[in-house]
Amino acid sequence: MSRFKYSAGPWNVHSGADAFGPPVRDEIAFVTKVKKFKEIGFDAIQFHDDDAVPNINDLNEDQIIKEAQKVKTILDDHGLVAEFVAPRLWMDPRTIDGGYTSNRAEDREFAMWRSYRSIDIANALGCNNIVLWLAREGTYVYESKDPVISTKRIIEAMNKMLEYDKNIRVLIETKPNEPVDISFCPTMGHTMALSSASVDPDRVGGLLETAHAVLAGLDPANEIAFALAFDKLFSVHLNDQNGMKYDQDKAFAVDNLRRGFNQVKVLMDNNYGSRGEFVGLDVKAIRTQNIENSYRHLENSLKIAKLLEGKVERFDNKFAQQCIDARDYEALEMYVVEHLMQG
Ligand code: XUL
Ligand code: MN
Repeated sequence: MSRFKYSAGPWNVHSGADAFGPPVRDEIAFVTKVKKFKEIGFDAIQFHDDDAVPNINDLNEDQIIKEAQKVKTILDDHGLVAEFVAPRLWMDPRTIDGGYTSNRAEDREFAMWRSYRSIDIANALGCNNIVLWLAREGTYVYESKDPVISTKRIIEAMNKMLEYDKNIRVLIETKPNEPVDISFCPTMGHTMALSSASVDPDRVGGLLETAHAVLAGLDPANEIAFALAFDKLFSVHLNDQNGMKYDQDKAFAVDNLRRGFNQVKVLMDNNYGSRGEFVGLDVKAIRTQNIENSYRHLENSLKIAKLLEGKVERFDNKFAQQCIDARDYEALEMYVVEHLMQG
């Protein structure tokens, strides 16, 4: 019996296109994915605005809400809930230079329009979490944007959302680079600072993704811990990442099991989830998978996360404390590694 509720996004099952090659698998219908996510053992679905309302740019505000209500019915029928909605601000021709930090006022306005629509969609889906992965809020050419003004623009955009709806919470998903060269919000520390600069700090928190922390050269468990210390860890995206290269979104803990264990441990030790927070997975099927096996990475991630929950439960805290008291950290390290290697 897991102590966590787990979530996944429809983009986690995809057609396998990458920057160097076309799709290799057929697209799978949203309803089919939802059914399968439930079967695998997920409790909630993560959404981009256009995962819920695919033709969002062609619809007016009322039509968007109506489309989202249809999706809510699908979730209800499958016994699932929505965890969050994220405005997809990186796909549109109007956001090639960023949304909130674009140098063009009309682009910034479009970004706000999508953000308000994401809030409307979240309300229709029955959730109050808005995730901001600030994909293009940064630079490709350092001198192209004023970094001080840009930071203030992100705060201003967040504040407008908080004022548009007094119930929503903003979850900033930090990432240091990709697609931009240099992001304006690379780490949890930045997120905590943005939160405290907002008009309602209790409603702005962080979402830590394992791969993004590794890309920043940071330890994901410590990034999680940092947000927990401020009582502002609103969600996580567990996955894995082999070093500082392109964003890999590998299955959880497959690259570094001990790092995965430490993420689950810090979450469990701090009662994460007790206020309804979800453990999100954000994992991508490897391009070589065939369509029949294109959910394997999600099944594996969930299984590994639950096995690691068991490892945390059986961790001998008393023995660990003895090692700490004796300052025998070599003994502690050996215990951790043996514990992970035992069946
Ligand atoms: C990108 C990423 C996104 C966000 C949601 O690296 O992780 O999928 O989680 O927009
Ligand atoms: Mn993510």
